[in-house]
Amino acid sequence: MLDKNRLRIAMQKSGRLSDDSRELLARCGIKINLQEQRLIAFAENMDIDILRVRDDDIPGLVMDGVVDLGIIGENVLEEELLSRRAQGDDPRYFTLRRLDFGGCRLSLATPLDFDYQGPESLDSKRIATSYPHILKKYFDSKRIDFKSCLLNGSVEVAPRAGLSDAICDLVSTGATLEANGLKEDEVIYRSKACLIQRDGEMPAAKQALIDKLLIRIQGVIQARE
Ligand code: PRT
Ligand code: ZN
Repeated sequence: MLDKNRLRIAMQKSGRLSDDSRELLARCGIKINLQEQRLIAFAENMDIDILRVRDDDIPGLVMDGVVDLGIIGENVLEEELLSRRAQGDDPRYFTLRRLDFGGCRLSLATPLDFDYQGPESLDSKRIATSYPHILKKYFDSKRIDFKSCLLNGSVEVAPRAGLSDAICDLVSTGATLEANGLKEDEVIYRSKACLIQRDGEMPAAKQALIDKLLIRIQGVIQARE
């Protein structure tokens, strides 16, 4: 078992957030020896352990109190929050800080020949997405019906493959949509990476370390602005 007296931080192991997360922690002065295959890395100079996992697991690890802090995209966090609420849970966590990386938007997109006049154009249409709960919240707020098609990858090929009429997927440059003959019609959620903390009592020494880290993160981000 991990030492409960050490601060546990979960970050993405490999993917779009991992380099920036690693760099942020390094700039905060945390010396970590990240060996590629290791799930857990121990800081050499502070009472901190780093857990390196799939990004999708990070919100749950924080909400379940398994780790103290997590660095995660707001899109994944919001989807997990809505999913747990839909199951009748009341998940708790605090957002400590929005970070300055991982920026993207969750957008509705349709084939170039689809006549999009607003979200009502998608009434009763099938929409492929990896974010069914965020999508449902959006359409519920507009009182529009839709059919969903859950895909955890290759969402952008769904219309061409005849699986859906539209998609709801993450976009940053728009190149993926363009390459797949799709156009971005509507942004439904804007996301950045954020630092979250578990709910519940925190031992004083750990809280002091969190406070120190937050001040350093503030400094790192300000210096980059
Ligand atoms: O393996 P693991 O589960 O940890 O990683 P993953 O493959 O699920 O996620 P990953 O590493 O792709 O993304 C992690 C997080 O980065 C996301 O949850 C977002 O918060 C953030 N992010 C920022 C993005 C993008 N930008 C992004 N462009 N995540 C995904 N994309 C994808 C998008 O899904 C689409 O396929 O990039 C493509 C679009 O990019 P453009 O530039 O062509 O528009
Ligand atoms: Zn993932």
